[in-house]
Amino acid sequence: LIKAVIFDLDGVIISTDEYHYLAWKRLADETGLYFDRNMNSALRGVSRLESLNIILSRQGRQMSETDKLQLTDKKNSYYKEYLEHLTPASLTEDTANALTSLRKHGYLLAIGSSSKNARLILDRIGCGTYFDVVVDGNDIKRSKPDPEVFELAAKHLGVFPENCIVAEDSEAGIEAAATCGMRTAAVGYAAKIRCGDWNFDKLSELAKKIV
Ligand code: B16
Ligand code: MG
Repeated sequence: LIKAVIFDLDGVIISTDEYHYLAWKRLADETGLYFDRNMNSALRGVSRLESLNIILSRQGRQMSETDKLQLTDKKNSYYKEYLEHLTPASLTEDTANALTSLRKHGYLLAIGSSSKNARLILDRIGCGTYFDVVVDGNDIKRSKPDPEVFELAAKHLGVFPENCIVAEDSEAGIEAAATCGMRTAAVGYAAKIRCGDWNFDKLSELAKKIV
């Protein structure tokens, strides 16, 4: 029995995954690092520092921790510039309808994101009130594919993992949810590679499936 839906943020609720790509691409071009959309897919759901480590390891580059921190700070400042474009109009009608319908049918709703910018994004798109619980990159020690973010969300919601379904666009997030015994609904990139228990084009399809 599904009682709660835990949503990833970037690439599920809102297409900030594109802003992450643009920010990393800008940083990589400036720094003389190779980066493309294919590499970007491996960064979905992964923390900022781990993302840089993946980019560096793909080209056999090493860097001091101080230099890494400087680069991740720069990436975040580019990303935040792009976030300024977000407004309540950025939330698609399909997503708003899905969230409204799930709430109306009594489902508990949570955000489980690796991002430290999650609350800022939710404020900008004006949809913080849809969610009973928000767990983000500030609340966890280990990012996806570790299940910590989803386990914590279930704990705060007061439900067992087996009563949760997770909507995710990343392979790391699908793995995290499956590891802690939650059901998985892949959307976006994850649906394209069909790695969820269910794979959907839009969140309204997930809502229709369970209400
Ligand atoms: P930040 P999600 C993840 O968010 C993104 O998919 C990933 O690309 C990003 O590196 C990570 O958050 C950390 O984000 O730099 O904003 O703290 O998909 O788990 O909502
Ligand atoms: Mg995501």
